[in-house]
Amino acid sequence: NLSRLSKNHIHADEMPYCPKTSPLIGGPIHVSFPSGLTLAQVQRKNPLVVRGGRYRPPDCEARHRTAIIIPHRHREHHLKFLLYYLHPFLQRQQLSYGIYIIHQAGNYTFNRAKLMNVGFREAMREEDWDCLFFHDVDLIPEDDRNTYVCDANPKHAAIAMDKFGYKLPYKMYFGGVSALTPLHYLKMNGFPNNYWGWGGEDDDIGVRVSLAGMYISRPSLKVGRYKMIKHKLDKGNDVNPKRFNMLAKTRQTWKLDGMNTAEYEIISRQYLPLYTNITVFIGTEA
Ligand code: UD2
Ligand code: MN
Repeated sequence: NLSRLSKNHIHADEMPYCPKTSPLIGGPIHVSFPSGLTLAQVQRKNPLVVRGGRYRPPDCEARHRTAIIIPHRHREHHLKFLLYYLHPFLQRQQLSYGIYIIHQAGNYTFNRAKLMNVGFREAMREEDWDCLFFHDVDLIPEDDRNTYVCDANPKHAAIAMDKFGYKLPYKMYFGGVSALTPLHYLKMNGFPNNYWGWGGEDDDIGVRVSLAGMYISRPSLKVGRYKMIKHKLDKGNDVNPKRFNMLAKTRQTWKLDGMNTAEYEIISRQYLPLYTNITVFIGTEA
């Protein structure tokens, strides 16, 4: 229903647009992990966030509408810290935003990229987002100037991570956090659905960007900084031994497998105070 959606974007009392650069943005953020933090505390610190983890600036009309898509299973501890940092960070950027957790149902092998396809379709169904941030649950941005808006080309935002010594590990690296407009996403047929387990899917996505005739855009190394919360490989996300063979075939497969073939079953959709939780059954490896 378009009329309802567009009405939601117009404020009754015609507010001015927010400034092009938010005056609330600072520089580096000191990231630490306070023990005993609870979601209730995060909620109290973010009184303007409404049901489903939505927010819009209270006194100006946002220039950008960004959806954050987070693939998730059994990482509640990381999610809590991410929400603790991400909500205020996005508010300082004066964005209109929503946070979606895409929770893989069951204990079958994890599939990060397919969950992103689910997130894209389900988020776009709800609102006309102009940018989607595909975001690991364990990466905390460390600089306010890393703005969560889209570029003319697909953007790889997590270019400098503590785990790689704050350097880009290799030129085609596209893992961690990336940002695409709906047009970018559809042009590259979304993400692959058939990478089960750990690894390879981020490189496949990077290759799709160039096969679809686009480039990888990046913030500066100073700004695209992230801290990854330390963790081991999860149960149910073993290293995918097929990843190299699959990656060698992306050129042949990208149009046949992706957003156009993503099949899944939504188990539930919950509008929680700090995020929208979509639990989905995405099947298992064939
Ligand atoms: C790297 C990439 C990541 C992805 C992955 C390979 C970085 C910072 N990130 O992450 O983008 O390409 O390699 O697949 O280099 N998750 C769960 N539950 C699970 C398993 C995974 O929620 O049981 C989600 C969660 O959002 C996590 C993400 O999937 O952050 C990636 O998994 P990871 O953190 O175990 O992999 P990592 O750190 O090697
Ligand atoms: Mn990780």
